[in-house]
Amino acid sequence: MVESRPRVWVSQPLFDDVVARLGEYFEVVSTRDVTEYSPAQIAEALSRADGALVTLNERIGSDQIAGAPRLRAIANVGVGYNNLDIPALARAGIVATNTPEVLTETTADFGFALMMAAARRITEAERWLREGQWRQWSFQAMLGADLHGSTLGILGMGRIGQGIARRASGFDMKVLYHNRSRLPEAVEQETRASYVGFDELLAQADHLVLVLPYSKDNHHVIDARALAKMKSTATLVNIARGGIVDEDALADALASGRLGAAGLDVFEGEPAINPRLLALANVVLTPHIASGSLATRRAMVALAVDNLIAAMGQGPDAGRPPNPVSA
Ligand code: 8YV
Repeated sequence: MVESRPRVWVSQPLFDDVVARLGEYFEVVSTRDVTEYSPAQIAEALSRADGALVTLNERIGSDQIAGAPRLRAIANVGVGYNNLDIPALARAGIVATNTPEVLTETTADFGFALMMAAARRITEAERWLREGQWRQWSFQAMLGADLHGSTLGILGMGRIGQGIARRASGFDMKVLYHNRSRLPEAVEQETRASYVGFDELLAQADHLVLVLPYSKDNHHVIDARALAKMKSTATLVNIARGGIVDEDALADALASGRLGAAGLDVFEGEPAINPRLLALANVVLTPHIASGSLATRRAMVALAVDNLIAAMGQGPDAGRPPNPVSA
């Protein structure tokens, strides 16, 4: 009798040649098309799976795993894993993994790019030019804010936050950060970053970058009260998760001149965008692409594949996935 192999579900089209490695160990069920699944469709796919490789699009909680008795491991392609209910998975004995490190530098690059685009009005200026509005060169057109010599604030000083801080020294920026816990002195020295309280960070930053992991405790931590503490010329950049920012309060601040500009790569209801943000000129909007270099996205999938194989008890690291996550 031929023993059937464990079955893994790959929720979205990733890189076929990278994902192919799963086929050495498992029966692989995948899709050709980018798919928006309903919660019930996710439950249905998981009910027949022993393992899964998923992206942030797939929200998985107790309802999705209730009918999945065989499910042992879920490998998330991404460093953030707020799409997974980790306590619920742990209670069911399902191992969850993520993909840290491989995306750090690419995401830090993008945070910097978004900050520059917002501060120097790059996308706004391009739209204006393409609309044919550039009729005569004007000394006072599209004036923005400087990065060099300014104060950079970083909220969330994990690997990506530290990567952004390192880049800032090339722009001669003063770097302040706030984090759940203060970093060791050696890291502060190496990143040339100084720890300050949350309110001081808000008050001092000329450019504030959000890089903290999302949890319900920091839901809308950037709200009207926080925005009111910022400089009216400041730039706010979010490459973390949309839910960290109260988008209506941000739209109010940007529209009223309470805040200079914003650069947003993530949104609370993405891919739906708050229409008030779409109507504003002083916000740069990108579709959650901070980790999106070809090399990095391939590396993320490769690491998620490693994690899934190991978490399913196969391969050279059987039982020891490199990146397990806990609540
Ligand atoms: C990914 C991200 O593109 O890693 C993260 O947390 O937000 C992005 O880098 C996304 O998670 C893909 O699932």
